[in-house]
Amino acid sequence: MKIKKSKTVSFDVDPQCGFTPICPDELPITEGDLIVDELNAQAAFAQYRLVSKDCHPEQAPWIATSPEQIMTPVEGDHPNLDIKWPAHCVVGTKGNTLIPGLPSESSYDLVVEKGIDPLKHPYGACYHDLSDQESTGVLEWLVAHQIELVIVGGLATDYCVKTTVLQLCNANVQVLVNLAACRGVDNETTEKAIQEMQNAGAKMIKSSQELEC
Ligand code: VGL
Repeated sequence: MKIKKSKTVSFDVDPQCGFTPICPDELPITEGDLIVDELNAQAAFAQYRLVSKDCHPEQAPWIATSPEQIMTPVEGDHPNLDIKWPAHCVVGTKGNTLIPGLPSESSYDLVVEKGIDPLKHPYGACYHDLSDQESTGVLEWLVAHQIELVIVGGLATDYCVKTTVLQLCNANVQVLVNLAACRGVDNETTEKAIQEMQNAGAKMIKSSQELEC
């Protein structure tokens, strides 16, 4: 697939140790640490490189306090919380850091932090809330830089990658999802997520080898 490097963004969604086997007590996604080479490879086809990070507090109502609670609904009236997760990507811990092999944060063109408010657990990188009201600034950045294509990879395909891609599609941004640069929490929800992203207009590529400038 021929793409134009100028006005193209490579977007690394939540490529953090907390989503990999490097941090087994957080939210380890099988092979989550193996996406690095593909993220770096896709970035070679883009003028800009962006990264989003889950930046969570140590305590929040969405944090499961026992394994049984994981993925059960958060009780109470919390419009920006849905289900419980193990604590992950807490600011100041290893889980919050980018997977080794990725560039340093300061060399990205934009670093987007989300999820610091204990009463919000967003998935997508474009909004701080679950109903797409409070912008993180990503969409504005894409408009300001006249971006025409975003190549997405990261963790996890069925949660943060999916939601980010749907938000981009909804904002009429052209999106390519590099499946080799993504891993999902669960096979079934990952297959469904791929369908949903395609239905929203995103195109899938198996790997960056399909790309040429
Ligand atoms: C994610 C589950 C919970 C993700 C974040 O980054 O995909 N998944 N929190």
